[in-house]
Amino acid sequence: MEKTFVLVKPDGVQRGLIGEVISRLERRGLRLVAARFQPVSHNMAERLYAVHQGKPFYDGLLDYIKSGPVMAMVWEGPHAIAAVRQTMGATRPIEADPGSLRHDFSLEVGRNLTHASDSIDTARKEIDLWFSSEDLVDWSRDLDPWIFEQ
Ligand code: DAT
Ligand code: MG
Repeated sequence: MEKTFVLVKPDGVQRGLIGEVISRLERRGLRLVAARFQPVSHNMAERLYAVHQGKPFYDGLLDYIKSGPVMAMVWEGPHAIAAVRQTMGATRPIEADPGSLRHDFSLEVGRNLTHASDSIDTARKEIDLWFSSEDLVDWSRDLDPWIFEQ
């Protein structure tokens, strides 16, 4: 089953939106695999955003992600990576589709509430960075056959 890494960033935590994010992913049909509420070290921030090193917004991005605790999660389901990114909405909130989290709850790219992996390769790396294999819960729900075709 495809897995993806999701963060409720510090703004989402401070604004009391952890439940809203989880609720929307549950409602979508995705299955929670792991979750941990934690602060973000400088090292973790650098590794999460390594691809953005050198960009003009990099320092601000690191300050933002380290500015308070985050809710780190792994979710799974068919097309989980694309489904979660769709539920989150486009990076820039003013370009996010109505009904997406970023559209419904944010305005600025530097306060866009959530992070989600953008490819199978990134998902694998991000899950390994934040969780150990024992943290990942292998389980099923009675409703799964009504949500997952296979
Ligand atoms: P996403 O978070 O949608 O995967 P990304 O990986 O391109 O987007 O960028 C990571 C984060 O960096 C993004 O959530 C907010 C910030 N960011 C990206 N582009 C930016 C820009 N042009 N100005 C300011 N912040 C930016
Ligand atoms: Mg990204």
